[in-house]
Amino acid sequence: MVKFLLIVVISLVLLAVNITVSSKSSEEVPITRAPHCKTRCGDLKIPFPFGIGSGCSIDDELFEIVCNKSTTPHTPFLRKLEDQVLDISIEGTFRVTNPITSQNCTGISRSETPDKAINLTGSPFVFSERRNRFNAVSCGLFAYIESTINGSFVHAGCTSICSLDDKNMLVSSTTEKKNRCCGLDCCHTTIPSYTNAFKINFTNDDFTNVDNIDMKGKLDGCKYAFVSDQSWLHDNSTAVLMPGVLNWPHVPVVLNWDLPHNSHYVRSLEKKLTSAILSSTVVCNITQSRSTRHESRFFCSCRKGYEGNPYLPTGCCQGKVVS
Ligand SMILES: *[C@@H]1O[C@H](CO)[C@@H](O)[C@H](O)[C@H]1NC(C)=O
Ligand SMILES: *[C@@H]1O[C@H](CO)[C@@H](O)[C@H](O)[C@H]1NC(C)=O
Ligand SMILES: *[C@@H]1O[C@H](CO)[C@@H](O)[C@H](O)[C@H]1NC(C)=O
Ligand SMILES: *[C@@H]1O[C@H](CO)[C@@H](O)[C@H](O)[C@H]1NC(C)=O
Ligand SMILES: *[C@@H]1O[C@H](CO)[C@@H](O)[C@H](O)[C@H]1NC(C)=O
Ligand SMILES: *[C@@H]1O[C@H](CO)[C@@H](O)[C@H](O)[C@H]1NC(C)=O
Ligand SMILES: CC(=O)N[C@H]1CO[C@H](CO)[C@@H](O)[C@@H]1O
Repeated sequence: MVKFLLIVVISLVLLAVNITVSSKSSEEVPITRAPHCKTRCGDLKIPFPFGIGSGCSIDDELFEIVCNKSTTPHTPFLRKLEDQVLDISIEGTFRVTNPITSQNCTGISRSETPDKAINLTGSPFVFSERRNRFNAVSCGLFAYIESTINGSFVHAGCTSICSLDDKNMLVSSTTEKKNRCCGLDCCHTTIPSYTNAFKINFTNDDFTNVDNIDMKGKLDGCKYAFVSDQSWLHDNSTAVLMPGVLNWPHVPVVLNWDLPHNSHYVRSLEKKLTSAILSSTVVCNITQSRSTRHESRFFCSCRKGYEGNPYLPTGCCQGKVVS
């Protein structure tokens, strides 16, 4: 910790020296959103370092939002992920839409073939371990998520037993009320940290007698699983009931966004933010990256008593919020 702070202090001094040495350089122009850049797409405010269109974010390759104007209201997509953005928090998270995996489900409005899964490999984004849960509606099976973490795989999952009171329907409303997705026809668990991408699958668990006739229908029947924002699911707990999410195109998932400290764009951000760092309104820090084990993360926040967007040169204000 002390080391990190020391590094911050030292690099601030170096940056300050740098600035005095090369104060005429055009690189020292404070980074900000260009005046022509739009700040809103449909109902959603897009805070810098994200931005709508080319040249409006901190890095077009990673943070550019495309605003689709053929829908009402207009819908924001992250260009890199080609995925719809639901909201963005300046505190380092954002929510996007995430597909549901299902097997052997009939009479539902969406297709069984899942939409393109989100793959965050190579980006400074990661599925939030703290705010998401893996939810599975099945029974007598082990439902699991196979996470890709820096090229290797980690499995996590859960098993639910089959309820006996309703042979054909998983999580009937009565059992749901009794167990709330805690192991009877439905289960949930946390996801591995540093998850960049994942696949969902079901496999036999070792304890279920698959020859049990009463159970056969349920084992072969409709089963589904998804990773979603835990607090959203808490507010929409009926979503997990059948058909619930099965008829929805997607569910919201929380991603962490980081500004990796060792990347060219943060070095330039850091440089350009120097005046803000040194100002009395913003404080910046370096800490362990949330997207990979091996990198550090640069982030800023408004000082106590100020609110707004610390990534804009005059973003932190008293009382008034600028984003
Ligand atoms: C915009 O949204 C429409 C309707 O959902 C879709 O058909 C179209 O492909 C989208 N365009 C882009 C550029 O994503
Ligand atoms: C995600 O993308 C990476 C690199 O593009 C690829 O190697 C990996 O197989 C993908 N993972 C999944 C689960 O699709
Ligand atoms: C699920 O696991 C089975 C057996 O391990 C495998 O054959 C199948 O391809 C997997 N399905 C997916 C979608 O990964
Ligand atoms: C789907 O149902 C068929 C029988 O109806 C069964 O043979 C098959 O194993 C089931 N598949 C899954 C993935 O449950
Ligand atoms: C910087 O981050 C470290 C580790 O998270 C924390 O202990 C420290 O208080 C932070 N410093 C400031 C100035 O925010
Ligand atoms: C991936 O893992 C390798 C070996 O463990 C490590 O050297 C590399 O830095 C890691 N890359 C990232 C982006 O975490
Ligand atoms: C799709 C859906 O039902 N979403 C609801 C989830 O919960 C929030 C908060 O209660 C509602 O605003 C959404 O409409």
